[in-house]
Amino acid sequence: MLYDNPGLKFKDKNCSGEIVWQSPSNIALVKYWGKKGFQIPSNPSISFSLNKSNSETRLKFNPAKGNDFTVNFTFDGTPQPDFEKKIITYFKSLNKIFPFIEQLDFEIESKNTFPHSAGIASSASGMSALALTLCDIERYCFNKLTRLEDFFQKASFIARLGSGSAARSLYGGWVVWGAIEGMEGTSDLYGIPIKNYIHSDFLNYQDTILLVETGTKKVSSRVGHDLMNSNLFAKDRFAQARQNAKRMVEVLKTGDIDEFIRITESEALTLHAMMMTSEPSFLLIKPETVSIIEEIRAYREKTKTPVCFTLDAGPNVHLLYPKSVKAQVKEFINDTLIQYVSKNGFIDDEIGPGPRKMM
Ligand code: 2P0
Repeated sequence: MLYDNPGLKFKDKNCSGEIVWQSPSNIALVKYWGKKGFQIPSNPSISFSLNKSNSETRLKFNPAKGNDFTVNFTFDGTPQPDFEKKIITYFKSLNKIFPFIEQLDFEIESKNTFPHSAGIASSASGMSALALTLCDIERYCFNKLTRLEDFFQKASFIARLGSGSAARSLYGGWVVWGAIEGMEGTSDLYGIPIKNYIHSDFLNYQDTILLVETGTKKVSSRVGHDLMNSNLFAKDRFAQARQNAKRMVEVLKTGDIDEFIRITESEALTLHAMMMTSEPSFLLIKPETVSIIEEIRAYREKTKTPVCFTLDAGPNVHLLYPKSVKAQVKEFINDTLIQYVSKNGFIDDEIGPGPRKMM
């Protein structure tokens, strides 16, 4: 398999260190929903990385005291046994790629820069930050991955194995994960940044996350993805997403904002349509979600302001718009949308620069 490397083993017992990475959450415009095989997406997806919504992960490693590795995991300073078990399973699954893992004991501390109650998915930011710390062990202790491009590509590959959407969090700006026909460099195995040809309107995109409800999800994304295997509409959905991904890449180049809005809203509604047409079906949107969507469409019709929405796997609405209309959108939120949001309010985020090494 790509990246399997029996050579990445410590020869002596002198291996310890501390690494800290901050990595962003991302919002998908063209959605990943459905997998084939292990962590391979059924269609390509396109996202941008956020600026304020980050996870920060500190990983300390020392020579293993016993025969196998151990993991001690805390989130916001509190031990999290359930998540610790998931990390142990994940680390075990990486034993051919990073054979040094079994030689070490790990202490991992993670925290989010966005409020815990916000209901923003933290698997993308959390798994990408963790993948970066692992790749950094390889870089510093084995003197590999010295080209930045190789480093981040491998980190994206490793992050994907932990959580699919995390593959897109390794870069700032706009990112594609999944092979797009005719677009060189795209792969199902890792994300790549779309760098060279983004229209200026899309370089400063804003995402105000309207928090409708912030509890735990009723249906996990893992289960949601699996249900696509038996969804009657799956084949057509994957074909539609492949086409939307191709078109979206063009739109980002040309700056065709009407087409951007059309694709983005169609993707959001189709994602939730897939949930509603799964067997068993599930419904993650709330009455407030629908009210906000209707208000956005009415406001856009009336004022011609290029503002649109997308949805993640939950009821919160991501309000998307170029920075040039921020002042009037702020007014629209305060005058009209605020009545539908929960006491947690909203998070004013925007497109961000990608992961940052903190130590
Ligand atoms: C996305 N979502 O493209 C889509 C849209 C949610 C809605 O990817 O099983 O946590 O860890 O690979 O990445 C959420 O699913 O799923 C997701 P796993 P993940 O962002």
